[in-house]
Amino acid sequence: MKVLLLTSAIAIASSSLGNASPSNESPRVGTDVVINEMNVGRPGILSEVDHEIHVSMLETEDGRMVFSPSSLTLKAGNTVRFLIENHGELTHEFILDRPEINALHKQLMASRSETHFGENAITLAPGKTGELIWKFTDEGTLEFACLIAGHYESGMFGQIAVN
Ligand SMILES: [Cu+2]
Repeated sequence: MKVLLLTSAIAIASSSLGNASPSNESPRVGTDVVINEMNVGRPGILSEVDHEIHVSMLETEDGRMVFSPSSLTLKAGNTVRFLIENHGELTHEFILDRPEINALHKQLMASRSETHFGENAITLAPGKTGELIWKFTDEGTLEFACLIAGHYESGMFGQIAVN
């Protein structure tokens, strides 16, 4: 059961990257998750960057875990260089995807201790900084999130409106 779920989520995750081939498959996954057709975008290159956005990851005094800023508004066609800093005392990740894909990933992560790697994600140990360059190609709503077990529930997610 778990293996099947893992396989389908990985297939979905890779199809959300911009270089995946167009899919003729049903958009319905499992029994209650409907994947929309929005393209999440693709990795960008430095010479295309038209926005730099600093993102902090941290734990708060009252026990929450947050990204700052907590939401973003961009335009389709923007290439953003995210400069990400982990100001917390725990490892955090920044993963950029469609909300429904993050939700599937979160289910998997709940029973696993690994972190993500891939072109749409970066994992940072406490005190570390890193960057991710992404080109947003389609209008819609994306999400950045930390899917380490318990972190999303503690507040580590934010919406990206691409207009
Ligand atoms: Cu985290």
